[in-house]
Amino acid sequence: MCTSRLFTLVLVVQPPRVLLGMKKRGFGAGLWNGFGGKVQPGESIEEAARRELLEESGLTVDTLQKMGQITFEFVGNSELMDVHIFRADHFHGEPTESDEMRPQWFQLDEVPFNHMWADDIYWFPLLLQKKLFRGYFKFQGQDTILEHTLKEVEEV
Ligand code: 6U4
Repeated sequence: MCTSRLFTLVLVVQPPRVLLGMKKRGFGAGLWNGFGGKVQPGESIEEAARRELLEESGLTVDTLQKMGQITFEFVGNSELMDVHIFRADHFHGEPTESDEMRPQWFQLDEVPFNHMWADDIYWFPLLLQKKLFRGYFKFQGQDTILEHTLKEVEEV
């Protein structure tokens, strides 16, 4: 039986740019990513998304839009990652480097997909178009997608 663990991921989007963070340590180190992490006991998913965004980027937001949910399976790991993805279009504060992340703005036509998780290129366009989605990606190691599904949905 597979168990799953809840994670959050927040993309701060201000067309024509998006804020990404270089993960400095831990899971996904060396990749540009949104801001997020594990949901802690007693926290809602949205509370965790706000906490992780603040811890990793120094930003607070009034509104987080729920955009997607993706389940990740990593071959050899029986625990699935259940990642809840949000979009924020307005924020307070200045992006600030933390122990874990180095924030940087990217133009939307220069998103560094070659240095991001391999699934991001599939769902980023949906997030930018404000389309809601659900997906499943099966990874071998950090680079190879063995199987995936991705569909637009009415509600996340
Ligand atoms: P600790 O060790 O507690 O500081 P924490 O910051 O809570 O860790 P972390 O950094 O392990 O959690 O969270 C992983 C982050 O990476 C989450 O925001 C989800 C995101 N993530 C994981 N797999 C991903 C993938 N394949 N594609 C993607 N983001 C992924 O775009």
